Amino acid sequence: MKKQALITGATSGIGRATALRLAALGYDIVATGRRAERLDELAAEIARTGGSCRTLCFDVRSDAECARFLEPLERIDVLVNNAGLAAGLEHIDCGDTADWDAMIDTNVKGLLYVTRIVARKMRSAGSGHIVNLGSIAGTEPYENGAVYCASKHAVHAISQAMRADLLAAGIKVTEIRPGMVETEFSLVRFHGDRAKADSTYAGVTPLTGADIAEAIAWAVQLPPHMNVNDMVLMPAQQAGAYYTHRKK
Ligand code: NDP
Ligand code: 8X3
Repeated sequence: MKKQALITGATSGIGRATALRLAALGYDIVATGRRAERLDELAAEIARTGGSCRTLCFDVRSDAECARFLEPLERIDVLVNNAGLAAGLEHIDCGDTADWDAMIDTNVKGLLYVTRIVARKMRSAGSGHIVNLGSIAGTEPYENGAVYCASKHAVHAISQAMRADLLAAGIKVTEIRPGMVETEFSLVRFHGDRAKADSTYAGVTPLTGADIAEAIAWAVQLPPHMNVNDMVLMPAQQAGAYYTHRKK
């Protein structure tokens, strides 16, 4: 039987690239996101290469929607908890509470809702692998990023704790913690302001979604006795949240 991989937030960026990469490895894909057309395009692209992709269009912020769409799934071998966002980049006293809710509800609560359902299925199956998308922001808080950084600190803590919770059940937990990856991330962070989004990557060759997908593909292919707990990936021009070497 082919292995099944569930990827949240597969309509764009890292999630989309991971769906394509795992499909190429022979996984049957279950791809989620809120943009139905994007999901249809992804499924068609995977089908053209002879793969299989089921799509589930829902919002991970809703516990009820997570339950409605995910409970019926029979088996999930790999879960990639990728759906997430940064919204806004400003000092704490200028923050928008709607942005804060979106980040905490998606990056933290959504990840928890999805994991709870899928981990139960993996525990019943006696195996599984959960890959959480953290960030360098999960250990390096930076100016203007209090709530996004807090949400990724939460992902970092949750990943470590869930690794312990699921140890005896034979379920691996890997946290992938990228630095700068060019996706729709910055466009979303700056609420659609293309110029600001592009300036994030000025003078830098950033990572791509495919680069991160390659790391995830490696981690999920390791033999049963071996796990990657935590992987930090950055462009060669970045040394951390505070250090980026931009070429003129
Ligand atoms: P993108 O904006 O390109 O992709 C984000 C994905 O998350 C989309 O598919 C989006 O789908 C989905 N998503 C967002 N909100 C929801 C929601 N409420 N319900 C369901 N799906 C949702 O960004 P990236 O690919 O860069 O980001 C993926 C992950 O990687 C995030 O967790 C991000 O924090 C993390 N990350 C990104 C870095 C970067 O520099 N790009 C660096 C470090 C970590 P849709 O809108 O269709 O719902
Ligand atoms: C995304 C990377 O540096 O914008 O998590 O926080 S950063």
